[in-house]
Amino acid sequence: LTRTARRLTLAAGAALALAAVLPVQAQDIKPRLIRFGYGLAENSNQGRAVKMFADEVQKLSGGKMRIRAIGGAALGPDTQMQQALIGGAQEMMVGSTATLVGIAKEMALWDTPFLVNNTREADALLDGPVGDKVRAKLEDKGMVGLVYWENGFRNLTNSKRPVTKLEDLNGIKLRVMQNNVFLDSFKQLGANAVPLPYSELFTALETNAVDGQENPYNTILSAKFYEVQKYLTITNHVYSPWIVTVSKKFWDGLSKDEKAVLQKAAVASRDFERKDTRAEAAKALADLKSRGMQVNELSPTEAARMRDKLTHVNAGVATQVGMDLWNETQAQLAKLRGG
Ligand code: TK8
Repeated sequence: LTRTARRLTLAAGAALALAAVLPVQAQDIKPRLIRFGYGLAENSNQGRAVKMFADEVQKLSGGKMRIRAIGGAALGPDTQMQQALIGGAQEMMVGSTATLVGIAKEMALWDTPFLVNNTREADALLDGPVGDKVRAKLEDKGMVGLVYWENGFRNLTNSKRPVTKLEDLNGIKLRVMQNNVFLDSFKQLGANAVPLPYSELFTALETNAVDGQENPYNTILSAKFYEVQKYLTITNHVYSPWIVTVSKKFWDGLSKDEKAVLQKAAVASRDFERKDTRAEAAKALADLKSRGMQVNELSPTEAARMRDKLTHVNAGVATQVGMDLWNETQAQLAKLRGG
């Protein structure tokens, strides 16, 4: 071999070796800065999963794509971030599906009280054809839904009195998400339901602008609601998903490889998030008790009375999401339950 040929061979070998270590370098990936907003604290199940997603994106893109995670609703409440995604002023976010109903009405499916009985049913529905269909409705509206994360089964807290029966909710000023199904549900229960963005919730509870709220144990803990709420009633009245979304304007400008990085990282973050959330939820109730919350379960009779009132909204949800989607959901649930 001539000197030049040898040098070329060495160079090619080195390039190959490098490609083996960093195969990502060969892909069509440009430096990208992605602003990823979320509502909860950094030290929450939501914050931990965003961090994991960010690390995963960095790894999969060989450090080229960077996520700037911005928590604590610093970029505004869910609805404001959604508009920023649609307009292309922000690249990504995670938030409650409930706050998306004004953009894609089919999202109301997830607000159906007692739709699923457990996380097995939730995962199957969300990750299956029904979840895909609902997620896809965002595309025409300027957003791309990547995966669903778990917010969790929601439970009721308030500062007035233990809620042991339906009538105890009378006159309680209860913050609900900005969503017609939640508003109707809690009106059915006799509460004075007040829609408020999550970002205003702690202050509203602290100043007694509202008496109560409902969220999964994880959030009651990470948001320190136990500091301003004495009573917790185990209602598990609805399973609430979060959804990770991307600005469609931003998404359309990405290469195939860049999209694959975000998709892969999103799936990894979903699996991580559900595991982490469930582990935390399993311990959170004991934690909340030790921090002074008074917890009560409902008697079977009272639980049934509340369930009956809440499911009055089902017909309205079915109409809102369309009978085809509603029936497909019920059919999949029946199948999951061995029907
Ligand atoms: C966080 C919210 C929150 C939701 C709520 O931005 O608003 O009560 O449960 O998780 O999306």
